[in-house]
Amino acid sequence: MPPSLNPETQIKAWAQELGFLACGFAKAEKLDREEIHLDQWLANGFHGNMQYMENHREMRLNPTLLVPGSKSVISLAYNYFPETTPFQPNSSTPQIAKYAWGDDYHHVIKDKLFKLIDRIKTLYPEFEGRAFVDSAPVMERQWAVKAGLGWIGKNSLLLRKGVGSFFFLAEIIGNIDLTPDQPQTDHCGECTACIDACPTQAIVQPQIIDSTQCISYLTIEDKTWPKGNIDTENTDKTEAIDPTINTGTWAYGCDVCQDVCPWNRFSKPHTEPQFQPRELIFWDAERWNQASEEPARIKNQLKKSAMQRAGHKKLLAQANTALDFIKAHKSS
Ligand code: B12
Ligand code: SF4
Ligand code: SF4
Repeated sequence: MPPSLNPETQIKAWAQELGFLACGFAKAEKLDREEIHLDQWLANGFHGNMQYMENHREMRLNPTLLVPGSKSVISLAYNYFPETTPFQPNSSTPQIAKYAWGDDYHHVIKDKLFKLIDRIKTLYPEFEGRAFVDSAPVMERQWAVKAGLGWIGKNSLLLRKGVGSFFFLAEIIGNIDLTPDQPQTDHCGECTACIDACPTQAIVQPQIIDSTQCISYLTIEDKTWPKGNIDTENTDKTEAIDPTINTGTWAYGCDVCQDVCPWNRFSKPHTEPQFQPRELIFWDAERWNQASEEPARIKNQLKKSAMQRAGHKKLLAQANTALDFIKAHKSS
């Protein structure tokens, strides 16, 4: 280590070398202000059937309970904005949210977090830390705010000035004291583009998402969606879909409240080879029909993919729903 670098600067430099687009530090302590908001969100039922959000309340609010002896939260951001965006509003291809185009980010980013931990140990041999990426009761955006990575936008996502929001968040929670970074100010201003554009009005107030209305929740998390299609071999039935919510052209996840955000005009393509899009992202009706006949084609595409969370039957059902929507809108 060059003698001029203090530990905080050195850790940030290593994070950058490993490909992270931002890194910051916060003191590990209980999140007091967020407690009431979390409770309110759950009491309103905005988590739908994501039961895991009800679990480990104390740990979720307090990283020192999750990682005993921890003193700092190292918050990190990892870009996933793709180089090509083949989906335009009138596309005839079922849409997959950009975060899921490549290999599963949990594994890609965890590997990098472990490498960063190894490097920190060269500075602090006594360092013990645990790595998290969307995998534990950690309020990741709130830690990113505290660590100065950005602000929480009205779409509830972490936004960073000059970058946008197309990045994952991750943390290392460990037992060394690091000088905390200063939180950034909010730069949403009077803008309401995400709230206005959300196709299902899931952003019920600035920063508050009712998951039960959110296309991302329905197409990724809700195992009962689309109704009548799941847990059956006959995955091409689409007649029983709840008529009150329309997932439109989305087959998996949703990017609308990010695509319209003016800060995402600053998004730059990632340089992560493991995030190269798999073929399924570009499948048209013919390819999805072939896959209905031969599910192994989809299963093959889901290898090492975050889309395994939905499973191939749910994904196929949703692709068929999206194709029905596209067909109906083309002929109208
Ligand atoms: C549950 C979850 C979801 C749920 C619920 C979303 C949500 N906004 O909570 C669903 C399935 C809908 C979802 C969707 C998506 N998600 Co998600 N999700 C999570 C997860 C696992 C937990 C989030 C959480 O704690 N929610 C609970 C509520 C209470 O938290 P909250 O919204 O932050 O609550 C605050 C506000 O509601 C506010 N609030 C509440 N009441 C009140 C009242 C007042 C008066 C005020 C002022 C504020 C206020 O304060 C609360 C606490 O600070 C995190 C990973 C993690 N462990 O943090 C990823 C995470 C947030 N998701 C992520 C992503 C990428 C997505 C999608 C973009 C994926 C996609 N393309 O389809 C969408 C975006 C949808 C959206 N606009 O939020 C990323 C976001 C990265 C970023 N840049 O911010 C995360 C961080 C995962 C990761 N490690 O990268 N997600
Ligand atoms: S992900 Fe889609 S449905 Fe969910 S809040 Fe954003 S725009 Fe609305
Ligand atoms: S679209 Fe506008 S209001 Fe929504 S997060 Fe972006 S800047 Fe904030």
